[in-house]
Amino acid sequence: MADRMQEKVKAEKLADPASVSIDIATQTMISRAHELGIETIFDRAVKMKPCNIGNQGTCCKNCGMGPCRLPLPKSGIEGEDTRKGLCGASANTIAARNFIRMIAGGAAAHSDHGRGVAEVFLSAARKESEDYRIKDYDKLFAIAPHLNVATTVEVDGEICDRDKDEVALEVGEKAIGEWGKSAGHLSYLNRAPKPLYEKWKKQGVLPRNIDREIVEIMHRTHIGVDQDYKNLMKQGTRAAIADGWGGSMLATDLQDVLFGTPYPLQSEANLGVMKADHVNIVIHGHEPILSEMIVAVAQGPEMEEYARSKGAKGIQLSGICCTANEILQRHGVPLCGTFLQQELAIITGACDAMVVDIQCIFQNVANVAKCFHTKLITTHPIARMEQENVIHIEFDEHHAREDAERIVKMAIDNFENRGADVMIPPQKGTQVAGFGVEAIQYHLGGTFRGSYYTLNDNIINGRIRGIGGVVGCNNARTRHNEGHIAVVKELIKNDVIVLTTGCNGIACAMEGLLTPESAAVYCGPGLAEVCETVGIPPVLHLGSCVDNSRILLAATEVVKAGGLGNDISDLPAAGSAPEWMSEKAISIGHYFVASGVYTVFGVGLPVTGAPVFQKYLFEEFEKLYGGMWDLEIDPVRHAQKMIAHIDTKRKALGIDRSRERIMVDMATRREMSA
Ligand code: XCC
Ligand code: SF4
Repeated sequence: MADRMQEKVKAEKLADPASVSIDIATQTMISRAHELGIETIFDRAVKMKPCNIGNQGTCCKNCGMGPCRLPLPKSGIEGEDTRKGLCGASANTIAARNFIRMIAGGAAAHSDHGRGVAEVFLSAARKESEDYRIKDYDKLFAIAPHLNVATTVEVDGEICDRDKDEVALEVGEKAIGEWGKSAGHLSYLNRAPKPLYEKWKKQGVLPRNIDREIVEIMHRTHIGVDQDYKNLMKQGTRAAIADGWGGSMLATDLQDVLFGTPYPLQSEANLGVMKADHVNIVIHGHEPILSEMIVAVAQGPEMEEYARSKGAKGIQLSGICCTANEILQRHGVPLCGTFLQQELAIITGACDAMVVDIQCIFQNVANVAKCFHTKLITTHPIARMEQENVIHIEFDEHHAREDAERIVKMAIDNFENRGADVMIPPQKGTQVAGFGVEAIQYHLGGTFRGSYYTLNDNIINGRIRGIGGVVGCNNARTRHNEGHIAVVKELIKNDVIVLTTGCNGIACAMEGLLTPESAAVYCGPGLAEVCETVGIPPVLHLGSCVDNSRILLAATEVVKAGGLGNDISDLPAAGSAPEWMSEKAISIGHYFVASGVYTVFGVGLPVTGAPVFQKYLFEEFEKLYGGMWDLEIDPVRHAQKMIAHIDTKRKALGIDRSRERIMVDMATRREMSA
C-alpha cells in the first residue's frame, strides 16, 4: 500500500510525454529527462495549476491593499455586477487594467529591442563600430521617406541620389527620436492605409512616441486613476499601435538595413539539427545584434579550424525562439526548437554552449545546464540570472567581434568536457523560410511586375480563399504544437494561405509545412495550384516576433494592389495565436485588432472574469477599428471561425461567387481525371 502510494505520487509529478507534445523529438527528450531525473517545464506544468482568478483577469494587485480577487461566480452574473475591490474597482476596471499592463509589457519588450537595434544602427551609421556595417542600402532608401528623410538632392538643377551615408545617419537619428520625441505623432503611421489612419485619428489613438504610451499605461493603471474600461482600452490601443507600427516595425526595418532583407532559403528545424560530432552552439533569445556576430565568427575558417583542433568535425549553430528566426531568415541557420524545447536542447548532452540575450529564456535552463557540461552564457545587461553556473559576457557593439570570438571559443573549449550521455533525437524537418514583404512581392509578382497583383488576383478569382496570420508562442498549459499545427492545416486545407512568425513558424518548420511540396499534401485544390505554379510553400515564414510588423505591411500592400477594398479590415484575412503565452502576444494581438484584423487566440484570455469588458473587446471593438478579439480553444473550430470571417469579407467584397465557380471547376476536373 505504502509502495503503491509512492508510485502514485511519483506518477502524478511527471508529465506524460505523449500527452504534452505532438512532436516525437520532444516526447523522446522528455522521457530522457525523466530517465536522468531532470525536471522540465512539462513536469512543472503538471505539478502547479494556474490560478483560476488570475486567468480570468480579475485579480488586482495594483496596490498594497490587495490582492483583490473577483472571480466570476460559477452561475455567472444575473442583473447588476456588484463585485468590487477594496477601492471599488469593478471587474471591468481590473480586467482592463491588467490587460493593458500586458500590452505595456509586450510593447516595451518589442520596442526596447527595437531601441537596441536603433542604437547599434546609429553607431554603424556614425562609423563608430568596425563590426557592424550597413548592408542593405536599397532598403535604407525605401524606409527613409517614411521617416521624413530625403533620399535625393538637387545639384546644379539636377535631382540625384543623396549620399548614402548621410541618409543612414539621418535615418538613425530620426529613428531614435521615435521613442521619445516631444511633439507630433509616430512617423510610420503614414504607412498604414489612409482609412485606417483616419479611424485611429477619430478615436484619438495616434501614438505620440513609443515610450510615452507605455509610461502612460503604467500611470493610468495605478490605483485611483483611469477607472473606465473603455478609456483604459483607448490607451492600450495607442500603445499597441506604437508597438506594431512603431517599435516592432522600426526593429524589423533597421535589422533589415543592417543585416540584410531576408530572401527565401532552405534550412532545417528541430532538435535533430544538433550534431554529436560537432561543437553545438545554441543561440536563444530575440535580438540579432549578438547572434549576427556569432554567426559571422563561427562560420569563419579560423574557428572551424580551432574546433577541428579540439577533435570536433566543425561547429553547428542552431537557434531557439526568435533569435533563431532572425538568423534563419538571413543565413539559413537551422532552428533547434521552439520556446518549450529550450531545456531539451541542453538535455541532449550535446549543447556545448547556450548563448542567450533577451526574452523567453527560462531561468530553469541554468538548473538544467548544471546537470551537464553546458556553458550557459548571458550577454545582455538587462537579462541576467542568479544561478552561480551562469557566465555573463556582456555584449557591446563596440567590441562585438571580440565578444563573439570569446563566446565561440569557450564553446569549442568545452567540447572535450562532454559526458558520455549524449542523446540527440534524429527528427528534423526541411523548410524554406526567409519571406518578407519584398520576397512575397518578388515571388508572387515576378521581377518585372513586382507587386501584389498576382496574390490579389488569386484571392479575387477564389483560388486563394483568404489570408491567415498564424503566429505566437507555445504554452505549457496546452499540448505543445498541437494547436499550431491543427489550425494551420485546417486553414490551408480550406485554401487560406498562411503567414507565420515566431514559435508558430518553428512549429510549422518542424512539421514540414514550410516546403512547397507540402502544398500537394495538405492544401485545398486552389491554394495547391497557386503554390505549385509559383513554387512557394502554403505557409510563408516571415520571421520573429517583431516581424509581425511585416504582416501589417504585407496586408497594406494587398490593400494597395487593389480590388480587395480600401482598408485592412476589408480584406478576407484573419489573425491567430493558438498557443500564445507572452505579454508580447497580447500586444501583437491588440495591434492586429486595432489595425482591422479579426484575431482569435487559443488557450484562454484573461478577460473571461469580466464579461462586459470581454464583450467590448470581442464585439464592440469591430465598430471602432474593424477588427475584434475572439477566443477559441478547439483548434479546428478556431480555424473555422477565421474561415467564416474570411467568407463574410469575401461576400462583402462581392467575390464569394468566383470561389464557388472555382470549386465546381476543380471538382469537375478531378472527376475528369478519375
Ligand atoms: Fe517567445 Fe519570440 Fe512567443 Fe516564441 S513566439 S515564445 S514570445 S519566442 Ni514570438
Ligand atoms: Fe484592490 Fe483597488 Fe488596490 Fe486593486 S487597486 S488591489 S482593486 S484596492
